[in-house]
Amino acid sequence: ERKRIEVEKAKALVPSEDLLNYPYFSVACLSLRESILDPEKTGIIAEYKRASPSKGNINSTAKVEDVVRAYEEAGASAVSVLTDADFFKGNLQDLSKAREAINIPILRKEFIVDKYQITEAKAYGADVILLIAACLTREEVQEFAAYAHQIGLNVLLEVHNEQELLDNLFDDIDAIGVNNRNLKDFTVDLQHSYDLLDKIPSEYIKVSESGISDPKTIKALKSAGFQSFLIGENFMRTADPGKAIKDFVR
Ligand code: IGP
Repeated sequence: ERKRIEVEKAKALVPSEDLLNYPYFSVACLSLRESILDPEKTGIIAEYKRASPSKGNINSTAKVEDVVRAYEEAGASAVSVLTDADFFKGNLQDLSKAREAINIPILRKEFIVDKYQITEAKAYGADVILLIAACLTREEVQEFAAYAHQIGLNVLLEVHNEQELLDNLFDDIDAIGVNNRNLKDFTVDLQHSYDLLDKIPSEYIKVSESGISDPKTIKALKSAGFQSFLIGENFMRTADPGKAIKDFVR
C-alpha cells in the first residue's frame, strides 16, 4: 500500500527515536472524553480539510490556525486535522500549527498502518489518533490502541458496519465513530449511525462521522444517543469556515 511506502520513507528521514525528543512528545495530552462531555461545549469535532478524494478541492485558502481558532471559539469539543497529503492535501505541519493555536484536543486524521505514525502524531502535537477498522486487522487495532494509550494519546476507532464494531471492542479505545461515508464508493447514509448506535457499549464515547450538514441532524443524532459529531466539508466548503461553524451552532 502507498501509505506503507510513505511511512518507510518518513522513518528513513526521521527515525522514531528522534521523534521521542520532539518537545510535544513529552507534553500531556488533553482528554477527548472530558472535552466531549463538557456541557459548555457542543460535542462537535470540527475538521480542517483542504480537499478530499470525493470532492476534490474544498478550500485552498483558509489557514489552519485561523480556522481551528474559530472552531474553538464557536464551542467545538475537538478539532480534526488531516495529515494525508495525496488524498487530502494535508501535512504534519498543519497539526503543529493547530497545536500552537488552540487548547482543545486535536485528532490526527490519518490512515494509520504503522506504530511509527502514532509516535509521529504525539511528536507533532496531537491528542487523539484515528484507527480505521477497515484498514487494520483486529490484532493491529489492539496493539496500536495499547501503544497510543501507553504514550498518553486518546484513541478514536472508526467503523462502518457491525462486524468491524464487534471485532474491535478493546479496552484501549476511548471513542467509537460510525463513518456514515462508505470509504469505497463515498456514498453517505446517516442510517449507518442509527443502525450501529445500540451495539456500541456504553463505556465508549459515541461519535457520528461524515455527511452532517444541518443542525437538525445533530439534534436528532443527539436525542438518539450520540455524544459527538465529526464535521468537515460543511464548514470548509464556505469561504469562512470559522463563520460557518458559528452560524451552525447558533
Ligand atoms: C468529515 P465531512 O463529510 O463532514 O467532511 O466528514 C470526516 O468524517 C471525514 O473527513 C472522514 C475521513 C475519515 C477522512 C471520516 N473518516 C477517514 C479521511 C479518512
